[in-house]
Amino acid sequence: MTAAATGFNAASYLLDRHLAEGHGGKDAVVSPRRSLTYAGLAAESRRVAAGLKALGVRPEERVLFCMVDDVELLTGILGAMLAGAVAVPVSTMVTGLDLGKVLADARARVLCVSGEFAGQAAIALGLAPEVTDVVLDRAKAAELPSGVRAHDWNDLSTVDDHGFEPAPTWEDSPALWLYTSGTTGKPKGAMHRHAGIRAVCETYARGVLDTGPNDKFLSVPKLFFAYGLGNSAFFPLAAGGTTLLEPARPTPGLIAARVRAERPTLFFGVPTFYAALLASDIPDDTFASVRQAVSAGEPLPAVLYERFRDRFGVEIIDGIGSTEALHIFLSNRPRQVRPGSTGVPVPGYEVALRDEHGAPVPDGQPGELFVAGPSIATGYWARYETTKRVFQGEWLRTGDSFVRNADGSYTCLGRFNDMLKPGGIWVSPSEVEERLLQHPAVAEVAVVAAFDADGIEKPVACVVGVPGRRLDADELIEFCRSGLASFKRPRGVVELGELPKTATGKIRRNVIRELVRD
Ligand code: 3SK
Repeated sequence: MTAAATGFNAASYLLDRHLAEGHGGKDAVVSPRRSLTYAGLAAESRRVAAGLKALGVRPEERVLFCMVDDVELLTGILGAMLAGAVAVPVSTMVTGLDLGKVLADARARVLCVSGEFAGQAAIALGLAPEVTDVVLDRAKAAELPSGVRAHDWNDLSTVDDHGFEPAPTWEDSPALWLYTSGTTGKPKGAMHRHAGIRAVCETYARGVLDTGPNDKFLSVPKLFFAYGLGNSAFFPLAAGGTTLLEPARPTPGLIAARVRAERPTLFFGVPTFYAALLASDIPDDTFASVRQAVSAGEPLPAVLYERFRDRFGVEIIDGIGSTEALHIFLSNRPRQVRPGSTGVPVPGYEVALRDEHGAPVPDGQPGELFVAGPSIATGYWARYETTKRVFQGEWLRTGDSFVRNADGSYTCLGRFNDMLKPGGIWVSPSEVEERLLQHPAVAEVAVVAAFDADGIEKPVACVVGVPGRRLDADELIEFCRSGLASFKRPRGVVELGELPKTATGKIRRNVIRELVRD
């Protein structure tokens, strides 16, 4: 039997071992509303799987989830996988029309929504005639158009599982589609295998974070984002640990209260959230229980790493992953952090830097990052040309520009097409942003290209100030001139109340570019 044909189900892998080893009574998931032990989570996930089958869901059909992070979303994703269906978690921040486009693209049969998204679901269904069944709070069913069958979540998760057996899936069976549009563009569904889920647990989680049953996981990024899905679902369950789910929109005060009450050992965030924590007045001992903090999504500036360590006494390891790679493939290592760098390849992954012709670039030269490893998606659903461009044999083309340092670590220079070229020399926006963040009046910054009256490209810094501090454009430009090669200094500074961001906290540079070009 080939590896591809070996029977394997990622949800069974995440749930069954703990029961077999006698740990069924341990807390698997804790949310402010309810908690489940491993035995409870396995039983409820099986009931959801049986319930989905009873709705007529067949193996490999898509079940789409637009739900807040809570026990129901977790059992929904696991239940869909147990049924052999494909779980498609989508951002809860999308409009009804965008949700409709994803539903239609995925040709989903079933849509599951948390009560507060019933209105968006109603709009979305107008674009997605193939959806036959919607699962939501019974009280919200009246908001749906006629013609779809509405089911109450409680009914689905409490039906008798009638001795349900997981569907016969294989390592290469599709388990999960994750929609990505990057910071621009039309959403595309990256298709992940059951075996890819096991791979991220064994490589990044075990190999870098050394996760174990005593770990409690708290992630600011939500379950609909590949980063949050690994942090809050796959890694805790694979390790036999406990996931702390937070349904509400994260703010520094809310997250600090949760950390103080539940004492996570692993904490996951994105640079903008670490900046918000540092700008807040939460107590300095808030993160005393955390043995390791993690950052991804965007490069973590060295100055944020240092301020967080100095104030809260916790080390953040920065890494980079992608929706297409499922999780982090390049990362710093605990207690071996090189601040401002993204570290070295995660065991099990290979990376390469290539120039615009595909040739390898030497150390010290910028190149586009390619990655190969066991969790790379099999392609984008129904996107032939884009799939060919991005998935090249073993290699995934990330679109990020990196440089390999003499010590073997890698530093991110930004998206390949975010690089600036004022006066004909390449400038990395990350490097200029890093310098500006060292200024005490700067809370957040994005450097983008604008054009002067002669059409010449020039870097412009869009800055969010620290509350109560005055921003002086000339002073900030001088500050860069003194700390960077002079040609890298911004030629203009624009003050913004906040930086536009994606649902996953990435800065929307295309929107900022439009702002400064107007
Ligand atoms: O953006 C990232 O760095 C990332 C990390 C883990 C999983 C997914 C993504 C997009």
